[in-house]
Amino acid sequence: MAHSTPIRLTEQTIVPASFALLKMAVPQNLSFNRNAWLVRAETLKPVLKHWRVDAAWAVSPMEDQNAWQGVRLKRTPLQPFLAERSFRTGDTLMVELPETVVGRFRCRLDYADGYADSPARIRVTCGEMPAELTHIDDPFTGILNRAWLPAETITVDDLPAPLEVSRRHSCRYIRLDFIGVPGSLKVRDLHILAEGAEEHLPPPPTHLSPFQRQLHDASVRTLRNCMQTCLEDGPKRDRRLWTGDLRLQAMLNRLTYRRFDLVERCLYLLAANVTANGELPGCVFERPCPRPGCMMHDYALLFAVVLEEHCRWSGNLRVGEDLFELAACQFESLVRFVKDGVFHIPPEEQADFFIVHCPALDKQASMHGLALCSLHALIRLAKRLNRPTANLQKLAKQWHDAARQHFLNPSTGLMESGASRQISCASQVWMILGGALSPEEGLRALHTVEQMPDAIRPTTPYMMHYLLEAYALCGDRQHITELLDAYWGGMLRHGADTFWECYVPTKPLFSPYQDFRLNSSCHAWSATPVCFL
Ligand code: RAM
Repeated sequence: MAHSTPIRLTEQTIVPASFALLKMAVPQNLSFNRNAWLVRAETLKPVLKHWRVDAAWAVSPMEDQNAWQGVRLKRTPLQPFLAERSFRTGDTLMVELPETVVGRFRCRLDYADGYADSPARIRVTCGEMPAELTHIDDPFTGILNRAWLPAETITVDDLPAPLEVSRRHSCRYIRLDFIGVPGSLKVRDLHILAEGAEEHLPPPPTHLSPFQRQLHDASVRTLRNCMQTCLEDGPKRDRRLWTGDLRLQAMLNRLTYRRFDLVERCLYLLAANVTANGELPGCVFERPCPRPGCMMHDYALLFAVVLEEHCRWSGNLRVGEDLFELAACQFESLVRFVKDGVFHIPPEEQADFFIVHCPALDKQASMHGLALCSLHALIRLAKRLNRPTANLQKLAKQWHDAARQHFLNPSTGLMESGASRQISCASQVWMILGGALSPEEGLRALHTVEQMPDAIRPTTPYMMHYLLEAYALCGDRQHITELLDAYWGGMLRHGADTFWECYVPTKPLFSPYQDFRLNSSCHAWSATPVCFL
């Protein structure tokens, strides 16, 4: 086991808030020992595997309005293409790997005409999507740091010499721009030294159709690429552990890699980063040493879901014993948002509730449903650990009744959110998953919303996943098949071999970050089709 990360031994323990809301019987003098959790997380840190993936084709981009994001790539086998070419200042070389991988780019540079009197300066761009190769010099319009864009300029002295990009990238395509080279250069040995906790993709079950196999392979490749020293949301961006993504990764992991150690590490990493008031952050950074990211109240509640499912699926109750009070404490810290059994989101705190990337969405009903869903998970876990559940059940009943009273429109059968009584797919989905709508009512609500052109619909694979989960709970197999085909199949038909963070079929350049080049195209939260095959 690797122990490279320094462990901070400050602030030994945190004493959580009272458990008045949950009226839970908690051990006397309960305190959270963050250091013990951090040590546990570190002992579960995987040793990464490394393997070489050679570029397979030289590619040339062509504008094509029928291709995704307007770019089609023409492939030529890399050999003999490379052997016959040399590159001068101003030239460009683009190559494609056999699949999307995560790792470090390397190649060898040599002078072609027998004399090199100066260094070679090359810009290397590692792209997940073809359009990332062709739009590299567009003005930047994004709202995140532009340093996420995967371009590096490297200067190599004393040719012949290797060219090595030290930063890890997620890529399927590599573009080399020869900014300044001595005379003309030969380039060979283009490859990625790939890295991850798993190397090989698990084979698809034999009963799957060819289309389902494609869905399977793209799902497991996406997850494999996110399996690093923790379960990252996306190896391009944000490269960190988020509870919302973790929940979906754990679902898929159970059916494929079964790396329960990695899920457990993530649970302890989150736990070790609990804030002084007992709330879990929405995400955690691993480096330079584990530290909390931003708060995200819906993700804090989902911790109970991940924990309960992990204990059930792995059969390991120890982590449940360790972290049960912490999961319960999330409900206590959010009690400030509950009035008469109903969740309220103060406008000035909107940003701390994620639900989904969709500024137009009123999140109140979704949050209430999600809280119910998480509370049910906490109750299941309490039962498994032989802890009393009567008070938790009383609370769940109160929230359930309040949901129906406050949000349900009895004449339409729809859950309506906020002062504007907004109708969205997300509100129905979370109320179904929280049990506030029965499967029959839920099915009717989902079908009604489908027919309403103005209802707010999912814009990301993350919300699409929860829509599938709601359909599954309501027993609507047909809609699941249709959505897998139309939505995830859509990405495949556009050439994807991993699933994308954002996909709006009618808006190829859509980005919640206002520049499509910031989107991550190998993203954990979109990798769950396998769970519905
Ligand atoms: C985005 C990422 C990440 C997600 C957060 C909330 O930054 O896509 O995966 O969990 O949003």
